[in-house]
Amino acid sequence: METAELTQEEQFQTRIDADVRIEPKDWMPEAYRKTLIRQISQHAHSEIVGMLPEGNWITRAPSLKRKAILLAKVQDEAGHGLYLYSAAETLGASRDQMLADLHSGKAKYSSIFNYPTLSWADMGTIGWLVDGAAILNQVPLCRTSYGPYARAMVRVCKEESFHQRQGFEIMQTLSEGTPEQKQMAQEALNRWWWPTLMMFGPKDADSPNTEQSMKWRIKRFTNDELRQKFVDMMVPQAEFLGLTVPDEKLRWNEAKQGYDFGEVDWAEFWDVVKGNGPCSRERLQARVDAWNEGEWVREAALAHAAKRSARGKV
Ligand code: BYC
Repeated sequence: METAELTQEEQFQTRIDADVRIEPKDWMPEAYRKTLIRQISQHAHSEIVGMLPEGNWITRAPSLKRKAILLAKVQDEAGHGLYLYSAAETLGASRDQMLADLHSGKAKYSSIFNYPTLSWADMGTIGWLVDGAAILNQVPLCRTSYGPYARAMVRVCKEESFHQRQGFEIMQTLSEGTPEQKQMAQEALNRWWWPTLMMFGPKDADSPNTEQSMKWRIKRFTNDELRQKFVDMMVPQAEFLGLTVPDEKLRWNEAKQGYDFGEVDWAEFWDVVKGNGPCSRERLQARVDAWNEGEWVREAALAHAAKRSARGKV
């Protein structure tokens, strides 16, 4: 068929199939735009809410060096949130609306950040496991079909790699430390393993968005494919650390050259996604408070900008 005979939607799919990047001013189906705004804004919210569990440990980091590293990491997450809000704005989403949706509880953010950080080992586990999961999910997003999202992901992934190394290094230090330190590392792994597997989303069969997002090359792998890659990558690392993955069903499967593993507690996953996680209310309240307490800063910035533009300096 000649290009002229293709509908706009078919031409769009042809470009996607040829791996041509879609840019903000290109024509796109409304559903593609909506899906991207949904995913990118949820991703941005996750980065911002994701600062809270780790922020909890900045004042209690065990040394000045650890404190400086953690502080830098939490600041990186803020930067990731800002690139992602900017990427979503290129699709016509307003930042105020995205934030209002987060604050009203309408918009989702990653389930993982609704769990508490109870010990210093949780900082290691978040870096090692949670950022490890984030990298597996986000490296393919550097090749996502929408240009501004893909480009934001390149920088995010570089920073995530540093985060993962620092997490692994904390876990290694604890695992090679006193029996109490090793136990602290194991206990953190026990609490974070299953919630981390939930980060990849529902099983493919229960994921309403995966099929279309794969067709549009927004997602390059399905939720289950990434979850499998994660388990295959992490089990040898846990073994290296001398830690035990808390899954009795975990077995190497020679035929598939990957691990078989137990079933995630999906009832817990959906409960957390619906806003009933152990820290869900606390996390949301912290973001609403930050927004309200920052009102004077926004007002001052706007007044300053108005004054400058009245003077002709923009
Ligand atoms: N938590 O059809 P599905 C980070 C929702 S940042 C909550 O499979 P999709 C980090 C999903 O939104 C981590 N909700 O959806 C930051 C959908 O609901 P709606 C965030 C979840 O979009 C700081 C419904 O369930 N990463 O790692 O095709 C420090 C059905 O799911 C979750 C990203 O956002 C969940 N875990 O696939 C450290 C990456 N899973 O919207 C680390 C970009 C699913 O239809 N996002 N839902 O009402 C993605 O790759 C995809 O959006 C997902 C879900 C794989 C997360």
